[in-house]
Amino acid sequence: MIDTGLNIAAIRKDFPILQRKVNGYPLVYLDNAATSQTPRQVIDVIVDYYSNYNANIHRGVHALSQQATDAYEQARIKVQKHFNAALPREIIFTSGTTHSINLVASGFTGFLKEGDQVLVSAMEHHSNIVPWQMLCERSGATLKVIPMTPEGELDMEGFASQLNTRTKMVFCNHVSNALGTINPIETIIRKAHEVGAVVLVDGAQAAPHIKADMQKLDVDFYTVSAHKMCGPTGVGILYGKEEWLLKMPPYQGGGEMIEEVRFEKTTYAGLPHKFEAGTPNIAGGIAFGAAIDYMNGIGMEAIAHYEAELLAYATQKLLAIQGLRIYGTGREKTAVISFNIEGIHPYDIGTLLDQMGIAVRTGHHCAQPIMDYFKIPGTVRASFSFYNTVEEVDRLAAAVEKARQMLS
Ligand code: C6P
Repeated sequence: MIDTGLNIAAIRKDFPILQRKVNGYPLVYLDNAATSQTPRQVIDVIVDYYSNYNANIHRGVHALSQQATDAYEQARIKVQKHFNAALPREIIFTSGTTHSINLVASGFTGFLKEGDQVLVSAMEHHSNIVPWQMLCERSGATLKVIPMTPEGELDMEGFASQLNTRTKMVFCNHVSNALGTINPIETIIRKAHEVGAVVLVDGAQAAPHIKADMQKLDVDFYTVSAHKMCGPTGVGILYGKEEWLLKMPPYQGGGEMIEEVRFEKTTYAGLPHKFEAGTPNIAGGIAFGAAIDYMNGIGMEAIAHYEAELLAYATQKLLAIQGLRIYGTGREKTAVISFNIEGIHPYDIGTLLDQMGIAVRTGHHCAQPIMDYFKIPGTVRASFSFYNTVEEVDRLAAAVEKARQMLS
């Protein structure tokens, strides 16, 4: 029915969790934007680490520590190559996107002053709003908003009209978690740079679907969470241009991030260690590398192509349901469908879908300003991955129709 180009049945066998039942039904997992599922190839890497070479890194001369250090640094290189960063030291391991953004917000405190402006898009996750509000409170800078259109796209004229020489930083997601919109970040980066502003792109929702090229984009900062791209929770990265990472002060003090510690004065380690205080999530970092290998093994282009087909099919199936409205109807989208049915609370639909074994997210999706824009309390969000099937879309559509009939 749809051109997969992928052997989905074989791919699904890699994911043990997809074989389970929920509430008596085979699980239909459509909450991939919250977190993706983990293939056996990545789980095995975690088990292997704890079974065979669990040790602290960069600290020991003993064999286990060397092996763990090598695997961790290899993972950094995998991430660097995947995102085409110029240097491995431009990849900072963090606990995820939230940590990465807070690191930059903290680092820029001394670089902003009263009268400066920072621009944040209207469709951000709270992680890409609140740290900047806190930065503005600390520095006296003013937060301005890039407006959005009713289709859930950024208003690029509104963006251009806000840009001026006082604009010091611009923040935007590559893909909206609540709407699925793919934003024109190339244009945003170029225009922001024309006025001398620094750009941070939140890539949390793009990374599972789009292979972003740091050098081509010429972006200053880019953030990723491993758990949204088949990796484990509690690990991610901050990509930062070397020139900015050198200028920024350390985020946290502690072990690993120092060169020499004396009570009179401490000097800091070079990149990337300056930003990696304390014992990191070692197994997580190594497994993140394995997740990248896994996704590249399937092929990012094949994934994008298949998910686009799934999105088109699911959109058409859901729109056939009476009273159903989709939020986020932009031209460029990843496979996310946020919807409501007239007169029914999204939470009630989500609860009934769960009873039928279907996992979706309901609520404001940590993007309250989007819900305020549409004057709704939240949406039902079905977010698809390359391991989802046409049959699962059919089950979703049938279950939503059943829920509509029960709740109307
Ligand atoms: N969005 C969702 O259900 P962390 O939690 O740090 O890994 O990622 C935060 C984050 C930042 N930006 C975007 C665009 C995101 O989508 C998320 C996480 C999940 O939409 C959980 S709230």
